[in-house]
Amino acid sequence: MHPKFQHFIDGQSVSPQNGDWIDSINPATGAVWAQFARGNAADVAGAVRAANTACNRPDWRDDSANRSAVLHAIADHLDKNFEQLIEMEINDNGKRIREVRAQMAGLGGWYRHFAMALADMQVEKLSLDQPGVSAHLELMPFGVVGAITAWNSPLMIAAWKVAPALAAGNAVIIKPSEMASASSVVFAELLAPVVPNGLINVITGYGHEAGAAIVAADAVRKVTFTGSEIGGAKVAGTAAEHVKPVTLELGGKSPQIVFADANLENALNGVLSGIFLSNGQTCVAGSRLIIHNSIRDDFLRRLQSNLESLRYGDPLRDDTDIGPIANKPQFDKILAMLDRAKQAGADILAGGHKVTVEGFENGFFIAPTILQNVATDSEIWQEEVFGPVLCVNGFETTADAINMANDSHYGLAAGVWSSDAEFAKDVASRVHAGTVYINHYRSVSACAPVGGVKRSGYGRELGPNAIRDFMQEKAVWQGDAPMPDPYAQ
Ligand code: TXE
Repeated sequence: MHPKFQHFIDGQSVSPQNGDWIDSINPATGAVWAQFARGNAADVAGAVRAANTACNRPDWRDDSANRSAVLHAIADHLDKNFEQLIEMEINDNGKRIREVRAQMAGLGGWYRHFAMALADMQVEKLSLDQPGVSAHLELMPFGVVGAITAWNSPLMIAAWKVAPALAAGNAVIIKPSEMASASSVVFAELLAPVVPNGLINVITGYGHEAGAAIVAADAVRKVTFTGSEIGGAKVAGTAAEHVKPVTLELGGKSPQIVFADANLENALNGVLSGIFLSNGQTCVAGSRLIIHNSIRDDFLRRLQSNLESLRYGDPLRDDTDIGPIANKPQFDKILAMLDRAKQAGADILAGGHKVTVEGFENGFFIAPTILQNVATDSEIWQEEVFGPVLCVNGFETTADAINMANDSHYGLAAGVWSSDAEFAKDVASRVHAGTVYINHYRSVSACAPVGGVKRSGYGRELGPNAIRDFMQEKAVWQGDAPMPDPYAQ
């Protein structure tokens, strides 16, 4: 029998009302390892009721000191117990243990950051342009927030949503991906001793069932989504019908622009970490390398030789460099895109195929792939692969490089590599993206906003406004002089 992961509602583990379950496949073995509750509208209704009650309790809604204390308690509890979450997530999405351990060890930090940021929030006095009145700004939580997450880093993505949403005084319903729900369920169960009932609920299931029901529920007043462009567009459509705001963190096709004067060792590490760590399954994957023609061949040779020594294997082992792709649909999607790229004439410098790994013959492994001379209007150059696939094109002039970088319907992140700091800053300001890294890549911090332009989505997570983004403004006016007779004027 496989372990069964239930919903988590109002502080309790709860079976799905229709008795249906979804199989979760371990991508390293290709075998079912667990089952998740297949949530429906009735399950969602229970979570919404619990969340709505929890967020309207005065000791939550009106007591920021209590909220800060709960967030600190979550952070401390995660610091002590995060080890329990590691294997859960790897069984679901196959990410390498070194990366997952680092993410889990850092989980408490996101909650601690927002506990402290909340303590620093001030009531704002508004300066009015009228005599006889004064006003101040009150910030109100939305109430219930729906947090829809993806399979690549379920608990880190959830932290970016849940921590500021709770700090703001909301209650949350997390809907993890149907491909990787185990860690979110165990996370909520683990925190039960330190989180008042109903503030963190988890409903598992499919997007079009459980996810859609959360977005449509009346009491859910804000939705925050990380996932695909198609999923995001559906969520935004449903949210629009029900008149509620949405934050969308969607895909990307992020460029890494390497200029001739760049420190090539640093650029090499940045490009490698941008696209091959996590098998390219990160929203900011630096999947388009735009490199000056004068350094291109040398750089690509070094990149190739770095890939040769990498070890495939069990994602649970510390000495594994390349684990499996997270799930079968993603594996099939990447291989199909590679086939079409080959047919379209892309030149394969490395990889380009699946890999059979001893002991994991049914696992979903793909070789790190470098494609060069890729037509800039081709699918593989323009569309998100979300896999270990780097596409390369050379440039001659800075204008060509920037035009190539911006010729995309996405705009999540970009890398700029140059030894000339002023020049690099100028390029960074001309690149269309929500995040630009200069001589660096892939870091995230609670202090810096994350989000996209164009079809990479809208709204931001993290950063200085993260808590306010989960609140609504209320202007409170105060008459300081007698109210005039309205008909006397
Ligand atoms: O995404 P989906 P998938 C990209 C990447 C990948 C592709 C597909 O290119 O190949 O998306 O991944 C829920 N109402 N990214 O299929 O379907 C769904 O259940 C409400 C980029 O996983 O968008 C899941 O919880 N919810 C990305 C979540 O949305 C709905 C990370 C994401 O699923 C829904 C992962 C609906 N109608 C994939 N439809 C990033 N930005 O980092 C789906 N969901």
